[in-house]
Amino acid sequence: KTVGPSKMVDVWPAYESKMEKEGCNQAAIDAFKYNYGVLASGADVMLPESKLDPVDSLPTFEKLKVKPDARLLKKTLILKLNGGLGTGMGLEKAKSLLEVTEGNTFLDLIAQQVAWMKKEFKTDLKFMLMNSFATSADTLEALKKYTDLGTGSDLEFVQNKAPKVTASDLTPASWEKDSSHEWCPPGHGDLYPAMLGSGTLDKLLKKGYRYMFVSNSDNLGATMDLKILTHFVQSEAPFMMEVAERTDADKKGGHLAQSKAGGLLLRESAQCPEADEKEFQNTSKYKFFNTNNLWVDLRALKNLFRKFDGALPLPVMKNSKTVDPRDKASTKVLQLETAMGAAIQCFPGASALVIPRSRFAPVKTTNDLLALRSDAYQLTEDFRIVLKEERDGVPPDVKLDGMYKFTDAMEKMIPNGAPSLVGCKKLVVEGEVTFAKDVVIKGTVTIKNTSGGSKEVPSGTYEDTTKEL
Ligand code: UPG
Repeated sequence: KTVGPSKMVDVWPAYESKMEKEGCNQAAIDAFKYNYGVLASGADVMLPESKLDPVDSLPTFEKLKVKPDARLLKKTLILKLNGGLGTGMGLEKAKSLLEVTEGNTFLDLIAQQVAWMKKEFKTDLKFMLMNSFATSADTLEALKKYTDLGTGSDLEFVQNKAPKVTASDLTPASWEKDSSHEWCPPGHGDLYPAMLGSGTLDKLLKKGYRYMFVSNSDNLGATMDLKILTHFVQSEAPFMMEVAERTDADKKGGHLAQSKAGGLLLRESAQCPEADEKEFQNTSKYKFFNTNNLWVDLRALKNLFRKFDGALPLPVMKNSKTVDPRDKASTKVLQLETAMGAAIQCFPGASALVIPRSRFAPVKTTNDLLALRSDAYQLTEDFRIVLKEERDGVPPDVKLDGMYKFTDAMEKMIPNGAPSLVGCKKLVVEGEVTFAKDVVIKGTVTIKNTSGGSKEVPSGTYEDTTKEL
């Protein structure tokens, strides 16, 4: 059901005054106005197969012929997206506060990566976080001990809030019991308006910063690479996406495609119509996966805002929820979101680069976390978490029972630490189990407990087998 273009005029003022009252800045209001306008117009926001072509080949990291230029570091900002909560993994705080390995959280490892890079490159590096209203306080507290990292507005800017939209009539959602539920983070595409509206973009440009390397805080493979930075600068592209070759473990997230209308684009899983789901998952057709490691020319970004009168036309994604996420009977709402990588279609001349898997180790689910905790990955001296060499760039495909969706349940499953997965192609766990010490999984293994109560997986090696407990 849509409001229709003429109604935009009637309903918009209510959103505008709500956002002004909340203290939202002009860039935030402009961005939401664009998103809401798309929704109200009734436009189809999906990206069906008929609009896309696959991308067959791209330049690769291995073949880059550039001489790394360390002087560029002084003009470059390293930014981590840190606005997301770990709700999907049962955490009511920033996901980056989760323990990853050896007592270190994502944030601990990121702080140590930055310290290491400064030492390695023998130069100061500009590092910042994009937090959200839900992650800022906890994150700054956790990073206090890393005094070299910076503080306050030197270390972070906080992303915007967007009003939730009542699904039935597209008016602003209201929830008197707790008005904080009327607002949501507008997705990581909010990076651009948040940088503009907080004054961060202008401040950085004024101080002489020109380039930005941005990545997800849940990707501990994404550190500054001087060869890629130099390539990006020399290519004069305004925007570049690092993509990885897709594997069967890469079901979520987004893939790169060629628009039939011309130019590269990103298709997120939320933008794929159900009928095309199979093609979306076809990793030999859509071979390249967005790692969300992006390079942005800040001057080009500023010019793009000028060109589009203050709001980038990023594709809008509709997320259906209830206004109180924990009360499924509360009002049905739409949350409008955009994705940072989708800006690839807004910058004329934007490019993509295929990078080695070592720059991509995301944690979206407890499946990823179990693999990361196992011996399939190793912590490098520069505090990155990378797949071991013998994995040949392919992560183990872990599928835990739905009961292990939350990290506390997963922790109980591995009281002795993760099983060995370095030789594992696929591990499926069905039912309630605990792993004994020294369990080694090789090839494709299914562990099944069909009876009630927890059963132990005894020590030993399991290879290409189904083990019923
Ligand atoms: N985040 C924010 N603000 C938001 C939403 C998310 O800062 O409003 C952060 C979040 O903390 C995380 C990062 O953005 O660090 C990524 O968010 P997440 O929801 O985990 O990622 P997805 O949106 O599922 O996927 C992104 C890209 C997708 C890519 C994938 C790679 O959109 O194209 O394949 O990252 O991991």
